[in-house]
Formats: sequence, structure tokens, C-alpha cells
Amino acid sequence: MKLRKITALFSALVIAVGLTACAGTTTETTTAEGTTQATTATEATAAETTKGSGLITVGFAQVGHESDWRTASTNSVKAALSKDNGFDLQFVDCDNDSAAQLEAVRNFIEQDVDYIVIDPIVATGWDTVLTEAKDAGIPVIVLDRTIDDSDKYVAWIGSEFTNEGLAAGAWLQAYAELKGIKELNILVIEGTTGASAQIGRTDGFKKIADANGWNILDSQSGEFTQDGGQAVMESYCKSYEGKFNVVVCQNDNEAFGAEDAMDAAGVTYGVKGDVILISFDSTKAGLTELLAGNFNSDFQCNPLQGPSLADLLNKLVAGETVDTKQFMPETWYVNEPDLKSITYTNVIDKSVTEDLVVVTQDMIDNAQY
Ligand code: GZL
Repeated sequence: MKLRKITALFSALVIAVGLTACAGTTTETTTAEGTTQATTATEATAAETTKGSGLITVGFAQVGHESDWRTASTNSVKAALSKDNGFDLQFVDCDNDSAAQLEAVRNFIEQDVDYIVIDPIVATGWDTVLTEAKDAGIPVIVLDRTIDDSDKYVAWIGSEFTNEGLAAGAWLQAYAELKGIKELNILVIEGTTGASAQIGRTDGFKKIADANGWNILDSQSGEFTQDGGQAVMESYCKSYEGKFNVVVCQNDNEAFGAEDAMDAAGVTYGVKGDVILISFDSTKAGLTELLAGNFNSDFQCNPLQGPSLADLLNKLVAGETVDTKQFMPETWYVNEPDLKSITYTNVIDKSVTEDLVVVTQDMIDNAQY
């Protein structure tokens, strides 16, 4: 059995025990001039809390349960918004179904919850229901993925996905130069079509691919799932046999599926293989594959947003000003020590140099998801 499958089993047992993990959050507000530490006023006013229960009622419409990352996100929010912490959490798993997610939000409005939290499956189609929430006087907070066609929400906590894609491209450029790889023929397994994570990672990586004249042979959605990643990679192995030397998976679960497909097709990958394998999320199972040399790099996307969400809600209840944008701290993990950092131009046109971290067993043992 693959190392990661054993680890995944262990991790599932550990999570089942109900470990709660709280990662710190770097609070930054990105402005046209750059990233600054700032507290930004918000229009939101403190909602009456409790509805008589003494608890803050929060309706959370979660994407689904498609990946290890999503499980960690759900566990982080449930642990932080517990009754002991003063919350009555109404949780809905929307199973990657946008219609179900809109219905869940409308039900929260009907229930007259104090706050609504949304992790939007896709980035568009939100303005109508957010207008309904605003008209009902219910503040909305967006978590993780972004809403790109409406600003009717109080705050957002998550990651800069385009930067994640740019970082992966910048690493591949430096890695190829270091290894003397002149020609890059790339296959991409995208996340859920229309999700801001899929859009950002695709756009960011493609910007660097285009600048370097790399050949992206194909780019199809694996829905952020292991089955999806395996199905797409099986098709790729047939259509592009012997023609590719890089696979980019937009999350670890797709990469696990891609590994299984390449194993079956006799394609070698990772540090000692013919194909460079790049992933995102940096879950415990993903970092285990990275340490084993099956992945070449893994770009973290931090799901542990629960504590920051609870802090934000408590500030809103108290009528305090809050940060309207909070970015999660993230690390770019690699297997080999040769490259120490990467430099690229980020989404606000700033040249940034960011460290690369060589994964260790100790990091995996202490990983929080
Ligand atoms: C990204 C998040 C993505 C993860 C996937 O912030 O929305 O969705 O990268 C998850 O693992 O399914």
C-alpha cells in the first residue's frame, strides 16, 4: 500500500479523534500600493445576537466534501464555531452543487440567522442572493474561495490563488533551469471549473508558461477529487503517451489520482522519474508524497480558517472594525534543497522573493491537516 494511503488512514483516525488545530493568520490588506498591515472599517453593524439562545447563530454553506483540504476546512470551522465558544453553527455541506448552495443561503435568510458564511463553489451568480441577505439585514462573510460578481459581503478570509499559480510557475522555471530541462510539455489537471481557486491557479501558472514559451498540451478539470484526477490522467496517458514531462495538479487529491493513473500506465514521476509532478494544498498526505520524492513540489493553501472566522464574528458582534480581507499564511514546499527561493511578479505587480521549504518528516508529524 502507498505510503500516503497508510498516512491518510492514520490521519483520518487522528482527525476522528477531534484534534483541533489553530493556525495563526497574517492579517494583511492588499491595496494598489502593496500589502500593508491595516484594519479597515466596514459597513457592517453588530447584529443582535442570540435570538434568545445566548449564542451567535451562524449559517455556513460549505462547498462540499471533495478533498482532504475541504475536510480540514470543515473541521477547523466546526471546532472554532462551537457552542462552548458561543456559537450555534448551522452547517450545510452543499456537495459541490451551486443550486444547493444558493438554496442553503436562502434557507439561512429564512431562519433569520445572525450571520451567513459562504465558501462559494463558483465565483459568479451571487449578487441576487447577497442582495436578499443584505435586505434581510444579515451580514455575509466569504471564506476561502472568492465571489467575483458582487461586493455585498462584509469580509473575506482566504488565499491569493493567482499568486499560488505564479509561485508554481516560478518554481518550475527555476527547477528546469537548474536541471537543464530545455523543453517543458505540460499537462494540467484543473480544479472545479469556475472556482476562484481553479481560475487563479490556472491564470497564474499560464502567465509564466506563456512568458517562457512552455507548451501546455492540455488542461482539463479533475473537480478537485482523486477520482477526477485519476480519470483525467488516464485519458492523458493515452492521448499524450511519451509527449509530456510535467503534470500540474491543482490539489493533492487530484495528484493522488494522477499517481495511480501514471503507475498503471508505467509512467515514472517525481524527483527520480521522467515527469515532474506539481501539486497544491500541502495536506499531510501530500507532504508525505513530497517527502517520498513522488511529488517535486507542493504549494500550500491553508484551510485552517476557523479561528480567524470566529475572531472576525466576535469583532462584528462587538461592533468593532474588522479587516475586510485576510490572507492565510502559506508555505511553498519542495523535496530537494538545491533551490532556496523563487522570485516572481505577484498580482499587484510587485516583485517578490519567497523562500522554498524542504519538507521533513517532522513537519509532516506536526502538520495540522
Ligand atoms: C482552495 C480550495 C480548494 C482546495 C481543494 O482554497 O477551495 O478546494 O485547493 C478544495 O483541495 O477542494
